Amino acid sequence: MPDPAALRRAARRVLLRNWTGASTVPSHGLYPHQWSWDSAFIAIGLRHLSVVRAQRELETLLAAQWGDGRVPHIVFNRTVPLGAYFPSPDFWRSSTAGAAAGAPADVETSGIVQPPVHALAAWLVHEADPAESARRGFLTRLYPRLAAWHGYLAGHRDLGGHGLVSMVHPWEPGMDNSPCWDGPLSRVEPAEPGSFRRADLDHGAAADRPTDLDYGRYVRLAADYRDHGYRDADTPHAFAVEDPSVNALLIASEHALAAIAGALGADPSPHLARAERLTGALVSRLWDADAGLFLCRDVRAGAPVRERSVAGLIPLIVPGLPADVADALLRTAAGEHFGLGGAVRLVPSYDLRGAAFDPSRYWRGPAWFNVNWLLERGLRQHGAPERADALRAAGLATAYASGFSEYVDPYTGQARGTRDFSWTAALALDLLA
Ligand code: 9YW
Repeated sequence: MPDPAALRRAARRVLLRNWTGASTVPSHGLYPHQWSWDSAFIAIGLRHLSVVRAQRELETLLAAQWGDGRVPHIVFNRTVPLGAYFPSPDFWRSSTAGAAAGAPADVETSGIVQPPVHALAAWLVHEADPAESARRGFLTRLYPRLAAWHGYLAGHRDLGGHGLVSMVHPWEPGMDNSPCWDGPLSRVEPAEPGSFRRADLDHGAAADRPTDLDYGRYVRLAADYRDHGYRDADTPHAFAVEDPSVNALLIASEHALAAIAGALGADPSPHLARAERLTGALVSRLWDADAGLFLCRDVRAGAPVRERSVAGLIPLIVPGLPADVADALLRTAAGEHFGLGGAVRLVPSYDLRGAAFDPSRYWRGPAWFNVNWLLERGLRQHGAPERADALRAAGLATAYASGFSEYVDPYTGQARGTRDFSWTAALALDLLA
């Protein structure tokens, strides 16, 4: 365990450097704009340094919300050169192509979304200093926006028609090149290789990143969505998946929204009712008792994706999960596929025994700090405090030793991806508190 004061100082330095005045970049080189779920995790850590900054992080993101309620996965910083990140604003063209879906005119964003961690983050930021939150009217201003965001997901994105949210691009669940997407993506015609230029390879090792073929397909899906005005009802959505992690995060956030409503003297019951409906749908549609975890579902093929991703363990953060399901998840986490408390330092993003496992390549094996933070919370919630304590200690040690890297080799903890990564620093601060 590193010295807590040294760890706190180092994490603080990363967050101060990555703050741009109104929000925080995930990393100056690789991701020089504002990312949606990054900001939620960052706010959770920032609240320990400055609650006002943590509030602003979320306010800046939600100021770029679209009229239909969607919160875009990237809010572009207009001072950053176009070539610094791909796809850039001239690819997404949100303010023009997204006008009918209510994209804001005064800021450029992407047109897809990321997991809804925001209400959970807003509630945790509020709890850090309720008096300051009340003084700034933080929850009063955020509540309608967060409710509209959840409304967008539950309404426009129930593509399967069974009460769960679908993701329409591999970037949306935040686990870009998970082996779960290999099947659904294989049906997507890639964009011409020469029609775009990857900026990510300027900053990351090719062997640690998605392949060119992956990127060709990502570009095709995003361009199709854009060319249909980002209107969900009009877009064919060649890729549509129900992801247990995204739906679990929505449930946890819906519980947080109920708490927010209660704090404002509003009626929490619609949020609790939605959380309950979503939990029922999650269990009945995505739980796989034989595998002992939740599976993604390929909505286009009408079939489960038979891959074990850590996304299938993240429902541990859902309050009110049936006890037998929670117990089975705890067993699976500690078993041969994920190695918690045994073979690994941190829980990998994908099945250690899976054919596609690669300890270095992005979401196909490496361990990520946001995922491990969620699991730590889930273990605590479902009666496994010793496992949670051990995971917390491993998370802190690995975050510090890796220079707050983006992800690590799950066995050795060796740093991968970019360094001084914001959510790694932020969540280390939170675990320390
Ligand atoms: C990209 C910013 C984002 C994260 C995602 C991660 C990666 C963007 O970086 O996606 O360009 O590949 O997969 O979860 O939000 O940190």
